[in-house]
Amino acid sequence: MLLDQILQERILILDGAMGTMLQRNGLCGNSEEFNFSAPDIVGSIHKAYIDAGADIISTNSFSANRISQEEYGKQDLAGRMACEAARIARQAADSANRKVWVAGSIGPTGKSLTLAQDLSNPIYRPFSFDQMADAYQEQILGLLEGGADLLLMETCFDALNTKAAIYALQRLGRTDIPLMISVSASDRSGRTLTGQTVEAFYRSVEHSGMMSFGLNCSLGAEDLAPLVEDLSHWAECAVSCHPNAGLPNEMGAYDQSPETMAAQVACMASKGLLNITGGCCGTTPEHIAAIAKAVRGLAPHKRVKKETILHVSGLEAVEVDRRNNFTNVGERTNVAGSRKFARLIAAGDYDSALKIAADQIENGARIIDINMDDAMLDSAKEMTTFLRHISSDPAVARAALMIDSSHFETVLCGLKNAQGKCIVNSISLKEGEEAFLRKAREIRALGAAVVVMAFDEQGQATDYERKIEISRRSYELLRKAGFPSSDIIFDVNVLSVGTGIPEHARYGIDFIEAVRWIKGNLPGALTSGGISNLSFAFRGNNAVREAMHSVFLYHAVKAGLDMGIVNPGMLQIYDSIEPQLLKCVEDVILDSDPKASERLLELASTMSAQGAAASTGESTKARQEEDIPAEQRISRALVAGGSASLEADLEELLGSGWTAVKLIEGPLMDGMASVGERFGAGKMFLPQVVKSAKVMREAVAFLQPYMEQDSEGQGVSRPKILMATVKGDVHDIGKNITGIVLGCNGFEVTDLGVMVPKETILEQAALTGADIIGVSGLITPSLFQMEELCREMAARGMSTPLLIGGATTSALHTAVKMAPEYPNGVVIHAHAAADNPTIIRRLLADDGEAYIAELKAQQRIIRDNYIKDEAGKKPLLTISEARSRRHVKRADEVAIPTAEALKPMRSDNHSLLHPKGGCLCCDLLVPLINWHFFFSAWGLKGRFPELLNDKEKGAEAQKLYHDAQQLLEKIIRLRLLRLQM
Ligand code: THG
Repeated sequence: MLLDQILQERILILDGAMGTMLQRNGLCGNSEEFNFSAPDIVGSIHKAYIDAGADIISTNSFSANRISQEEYGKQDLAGRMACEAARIARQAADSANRKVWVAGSIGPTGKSLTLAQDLSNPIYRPFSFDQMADAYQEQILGLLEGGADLLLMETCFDALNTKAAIYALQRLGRTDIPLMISVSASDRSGRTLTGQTVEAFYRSVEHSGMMSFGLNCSLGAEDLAPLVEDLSHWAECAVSCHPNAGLPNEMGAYDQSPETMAAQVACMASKGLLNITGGCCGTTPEHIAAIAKAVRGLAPHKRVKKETILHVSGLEAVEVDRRNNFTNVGERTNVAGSRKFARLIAAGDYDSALKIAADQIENGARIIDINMDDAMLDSAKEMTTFLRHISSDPAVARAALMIDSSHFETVLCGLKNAQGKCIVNSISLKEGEEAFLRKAREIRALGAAVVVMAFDEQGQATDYERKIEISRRSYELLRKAGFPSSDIIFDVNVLSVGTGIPEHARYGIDFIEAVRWIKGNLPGALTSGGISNLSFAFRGNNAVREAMHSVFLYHAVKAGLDMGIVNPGMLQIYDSIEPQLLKCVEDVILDSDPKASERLLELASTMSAQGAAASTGESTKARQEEDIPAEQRISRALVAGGSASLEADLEELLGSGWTAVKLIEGPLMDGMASVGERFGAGKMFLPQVVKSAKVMREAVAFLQPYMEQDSEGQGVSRPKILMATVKGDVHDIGKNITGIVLGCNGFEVTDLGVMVPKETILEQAALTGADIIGVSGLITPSLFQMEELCREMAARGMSTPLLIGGATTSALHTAVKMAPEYPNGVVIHAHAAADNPTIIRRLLADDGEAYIAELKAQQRIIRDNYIKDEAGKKPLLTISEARSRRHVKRADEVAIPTAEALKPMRSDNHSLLHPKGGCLCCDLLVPLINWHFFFSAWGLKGRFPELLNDKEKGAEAQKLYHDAQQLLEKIIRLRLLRLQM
C-alpha cells in the first residue's frame, strides 16, 4: 500500500548488478553459493547500493532455483540459497537509516518452456510447466521466508516460464505480495527470445496483477528507451526499466560510465516514462548513485487508466475490441469440425496440420480454436503435442489460441503449453456452481480468458429467456470470484436453423437478441458463437452455408457480437450475396416468414453444391511465383519458412544439370545467408529462423539420396561437428539453435551440453573424430575459458578449426585474444546461428586453405587496428611532463660509451661515427630500419598497408608515410648525435 503510494509520488531507485560486484570482490562462479560462503561480501554490496541511493535492493537469488542449480549439482540447496539471499538483504535494508525494500530476484532459469531444443524432436522439453512452477514455488517460499517485501521476476525471455512463476505464486495464495515483472528484449526487433512482442508478453502475464512492468538487461538505456516509451502508453501499472551499463564492448565488458548512463536514464525519466529505475549487467554503486542523482525531483510516470477490453496474444498482441470490428476465430483446427484436420492429426502429420492453422490466419483469423476431442485420440496428449509444434511455427504462433475441449485436463494441458494469453473454450454451470468456480479460478491462475456456454444444471439454453438467465448468473458468480469482466466471453449457443422443425425457427433471432441483451446488461463482458453450427442443415451446399453465415454475422455483429468461431476463408460479403438468396436466408435467420425454410431448401437444391470460397487470391499468387527462376524460389522459401513447390523446384534444377551439392552451396545457402542477415538486422526473429532451418532440413533430406549418387554410390560422409558450452557457463539457448541449424544443414552434430571442461571437449573431439569444434558461452568469464581452450589445443598440436559463438563473444575478441593462442589452427567467430553452415562449408571445401588464409589475414588487420585504437586511447603526457620523467643516471650505472670507445665499430669502409662528431652513416642506416616496429608502437601499423592500396587515399597515405619516415630519421639523427656527446 505504502509502496504503491510512493510510486505515484517519486521515481524509486532499484539497485545495480550483483554479479559485477561479486566479480569486483574476486568472487566468480555460482553467485548464489556466496550467500553461504561469503554472506558478508553479499551484505556489503547491498549496503553499497543503499548508500548509493537504492530504495529497493534485489536479493542475490537470480538463479536460486532447482533448475538453474542443477547445472552445478546444487539443486537441493536452491530453496535455502533463496532464503539466505533474502535474509542477507533484509539485514542490510533494516540497518539503513531510511525505508529500503527487499525485492526477491527471480531469474528466468536457463531453460525455455516454449522453444524446442531439438527440431528433430520438436515436442521434447527438458522441463514441464508443472516442474518449473514447483521450482519457482520453492524459490518464492525461500525468498518470503528470508524476508523479501516484494518479488522481482526479471530478465524474462519466455512468457511461459514467467506464467509458471506466477502460477506458483498464486497457488501459494500470496497475491498480496507486490510483484515486479521485467522483460529482456533479445534483439533490435524488440521481441523476447521466444519471439513475442513486449505487449504480447505483457498480455500473457497481466493476470498476475503486477505492481510494475518493464524492461531490463540485453541493451543499454539508450536502446531500451523507445521500447519503454511504447509500453508506457499501454501498460496499466507502474513502469520500470533497469538497463545494462550500455552494450557490452567487443571484449565482453560493460564500460558505459555512470555519467553517460545516468544521462540516458534521466532522458527517459524526464519524458515521464519511469516509476522505477536502476541497473542491470555491468552497473555498480557509482552508476546507481549517478542515476539517483539524475532523476531526483523528476516526476514519475502517470499510470495509464484501466480499460475493459479483452486482450489476448500469441507472438503478437490481439485486441478484441469493437473498434476493430468483429474478431475471427479460425474453426478448422478442430478434429471434430474438420475431417481433414482429424485425419492429419491421427496420422501424426503435424506439418500439414500446421498448414491448416496458417491458412486460417492468412485468411483473417487472429485467434485459432484448437480442439482435439475425439474418442480415438488422447486429447490431453494431442493438445500438448500440437501446441508445442505451434511454438516452433511463427506463422501460426503469431495468433492467439482458443483452447477448445470438454475435458478440463486437456484445457489445462493447453494452457501449460502456450506462451501467449489464451482463451479457454469453455466452462459452464452444467455441473453446478462449485465445479464452475473451481475451473474458473484455475483458468485465472493460468492467465486465460474464458468462454462461458449457456448451459446449466438443466442443460442447454435454447430460448432467449434461458440464454440471458444463465449468462446473468454466470456473470455474477465470476465477478464475485474476482474474474475481470473483459475476460468473460458469453456464448449463448448458435443452433441450426432451416431444419424444417418449427421449434428451431427462433434459434437464429434468439441468439442475436440474447447477444444484444448481454452487451447492454453485463458490463465489460464479450460475446461469441460457433457460427458454422447455424447451417448444419445445409451441409454439402457451401454456397448456401456461406450466405447464411454472412447474413447471420451481419445481424449478430450489429447486435454486439464481438467474436465468432468461423472458417474465415468461407465468408461472403453481405452486399454481394445474390438478392433472392439473401432475402430467403434473412427470412430464415430472423424468422420473419414461416415458409422461409421451405423456400430456402428449394432454392438450395437448384444451386451448385460448389461453394464460392474465394480461392482466386491464392492462385494469382501461385502464378506470380512461377515467373521467377527456381533458384530464387528456393532461396525465398528459406526466408519465407516454406514453399509448396520446394521439392518440385529442387527436382527441376536437378533435371537441368545442377548437382545436389551445388544446390546446397548455391540457392539454399544463399537463402540461409539472407535469413542470417535479416535476423541480424532485426527483420526476422527467432522462431522464424528456426522455421527456415526446418525448410533447410527438408531440402537437405530431399537431396541426400542425390548426393550419394553424385559421389558414385560411395556415400558422402557428413561433416562432424562437436559443440559445447564452456565450463562455468550454463547458457545453451543460442547453442541449441545453432545445433538445430547445423543439423538441418546435413551436419552430424554432437552436443556435449553445458559447463563442459576443455579436457572433456578435446577428449570427445578425438573420440568422435570431429571436423570442427564449436564452443559457446554467454557470460564474460566464458571468454577466458575459450582462451584456455585455444592454448590447450595449441599445446596438443591440434589444427581442428574452432568456432566461437555466444552473446559476449566477438570478432574482435576472437582475433585479439584467441587466434594468436592457436596459430596452427584457425579460430572463427560466428555472429549468428545462421552463419555457421556457411563458415563450415567453406572451411571444409577443397579450397578451405585459401579461406583460412583469408580469415587469418582479416584477423591480423583487426588485431592491428585494435592495437592502434588502444594506443590512441592512452592519454599522452605533455612534453614537459615527459621530460620531467626522463631517466636519471645513477652513479653505479654503466657509463654510456663515448665516441672514442665506439671507434672500433666499423662496417666495411664506413666509419659509423665521424671522429670529429658528425653523423656519417644515417643514409646507410635508415634503409635498414624496420619501420613497422615504429609504426606499430605509434599505433599506425596495420592502417598503412590497407591505406596504401586504397585508390583514393593511396597518394595521401604515401605522403603521410614519407613524412613519418622523415620524422623518424630526424629523431635517429638526434639520438646518434647525443650518443656522440
Ligand atoms: N461454441 C463454442 N465452441 C465451439 C462451438 C460453439 N466449438 C466447436 C464448434 N461449435 C465450432 N466449430 C466448428 C467447426 C467446424 C464446423 C462447425 C463448427 C463445420 N465443419 C464441417 C461440417 O461439419 O460440415 C466439416 C467440413 C469438413 O470436414 O471439412 O461445419 O458453438 N464456444
